[in-house]
This record gives sequence, structure tokens and C-alpha cells, in this order.
Amino acid sequence: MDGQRRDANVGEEARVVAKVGSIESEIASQPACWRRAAKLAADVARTLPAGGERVAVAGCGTSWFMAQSYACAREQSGHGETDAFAASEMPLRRRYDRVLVLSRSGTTTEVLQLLDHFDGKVPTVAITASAGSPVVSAADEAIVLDFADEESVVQTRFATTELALLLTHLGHGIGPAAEATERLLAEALPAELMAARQFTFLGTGWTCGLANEAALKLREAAGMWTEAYPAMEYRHGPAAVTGPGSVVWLFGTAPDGLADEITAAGGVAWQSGGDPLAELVRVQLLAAAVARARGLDPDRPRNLARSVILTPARPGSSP
Ligand code: F1P
Repeated sequence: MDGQRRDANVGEEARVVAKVGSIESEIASQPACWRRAAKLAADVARTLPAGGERVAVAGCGTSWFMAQSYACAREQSGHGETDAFAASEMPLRRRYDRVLVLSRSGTTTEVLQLLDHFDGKVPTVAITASAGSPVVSAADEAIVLDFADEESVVQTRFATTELALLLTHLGHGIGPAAEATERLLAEALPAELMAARQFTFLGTGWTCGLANEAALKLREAAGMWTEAYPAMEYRHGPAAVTGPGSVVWLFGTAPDGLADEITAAGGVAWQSGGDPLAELVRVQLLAAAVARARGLDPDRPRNLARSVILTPARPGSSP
């Protein structure tokens, strides 16, 4: 198959041919993974937070940003108060009815420490890609999305698939996002995005988490200078970095007049108005393409591992 590989992880309906490496294959398989997750949502409904529960969602890196999107979508659609935390920063004294943790690897130290803390105190649920991972035994209940697991160190489809599951559980149909993504996968990446030197991603509501994830993707895979903010925060400082070679990427509707200000500063205001999840996929494709154009391997970026496992400090070592 000459450098091409068949993706066997997501079932017949999701088979795609990779053009270059794992990440491109995994990115392209997302619509199929989302539809599969949407079908699964009814089967796992009783494991996921019930309406009215006060919920905390925690994770690290990409998983934290998916937690942010879900928390906002859940609260805004009237299902109950929902907070998202980096697993290392969750306040341990607050009262929650359920704690949900997200971890593709199921081995991330900070997530396991949280589950250990809440053991026997609060019902816990983990969503992971790996049935044999420590989070499955550490949480009271677990949902295993092994069909969306990935070879690439950089997360793409696992993260969006768990979000698709959670959004479906909230009553949001994933079909339009999947269709928009299929159309987008057939498009070429715009030259002005490939040529940019700096990206600022802006979101509102549940797309703030997507903006954070978009910025992380370009940092992780391509080592790029990226930032992310709630859209209304852009004028409170972040505007200072916009200039020639900047792209300010707006998920959702731009605040009045912002696109003109970005253009006047010499930047590109990128606002497709398309489905936010499909736009995140465009960023993933861009991250892989920019990495390869720079001679980097987007599947195995420097200084990154599939999961972060911290070794305990030795007694007597300095703080
Ligand atoms: C979390 C995470 C990823 C990151 C890198 C290291 O992993 O921080 O977001 O991209 O791969 O691990 P997990 O807890 O979801 O496995």
C-alpha cells in the first residue's frame, strides 16, 4: 500500500486510508466515531450525570478542554451546575453529586489522585479509551470508548468522540457536525492558514473549550505560538500580539466590530461560521500539515508522551 495504512480501530463503517501517518487517519475517522458514540449514548445514559445533579468534570491537557466544553454545554442546556477543572487544581472541599473524569490513557497521575481522594465519598465515573487502565478500577463506573483509541500521541478523535457522546447525552444531535466534517475533509487547507506565524483562538460558551483545544493542537503537533481566550477577552490584552502573519480564529459569532479590528492590525480574521466541531477538525488537519511542512512528526512531538505519569518525590528530596 506504499506508505498507506488501513485504520482497523473503528469498525467497518469508519475504515479510511491514511495518506501519511496515524494522526491523519485518526482525524479523518472522526465522523464515523462520533456517530458510533451517538448510538452508544442511550446504552450508557444511566452511567452519565443525571439531570439536576451538581457535577464536576476533570482531566488534563486535551481532556481538560473537553471537560470545559461539556461543562458549559451541560449547564447552558439546563441539565445542572457543572464545573470543569484541570485535575491537579480541583478544589477538594466543594460538594458535588458526581465527579466525572476524562482520560484517554486512563493512567494520568493527577486523574488517579482525584479518584483516590473521592473514593467512597462521591460517585465517580471515568471515560477512557483503555479497558485495562487504572482509572477503570479506580472509578465507581467507567465508559470505555476503545473504538476511538489512537496511535498518535496527540489526541484528536478520542477527545472529540467522548465530547460527541456527552453532547448526545445532553440531547444535541451530532449528525450536522459529522456531515460538516465530511465536507471539510475533502477541502484543501487555505494557504493563508498554512502561512501564518501565530494563532489566537476565540470562543464563547461551550466553544471556549474548543478554542483552548485548538490552540493546544497547534502547539503540540507543530510547536506553534498559539493563544486562546473567551472572545470578549480579546480586546483586554490579547489584541496586542495581532499583526501581519497572525490569524485570529473565531469559533462561533464574533463580537461586533472585532473582525475589522483584526484586519486593521494586519491579521487575518478567520470565521467560517461553520460547525464548531468541524472547525476544530480543520485545526487538527492544519496542525498535522504545518508539522509535516516543518519536518516534524505530528504523531510523536518532542517532549510529549501518550500520558503523563508522575513518579512520587523521594522522602527527603527538596520541595
Ligand atoms: C492527557 C494528556 C494529553 C496530552 C498528552 C499527555 O492524557 O495531557 O492531553 O495531549 O498526550 O496527556 P489523558 O489523561 O487523556 O490520557
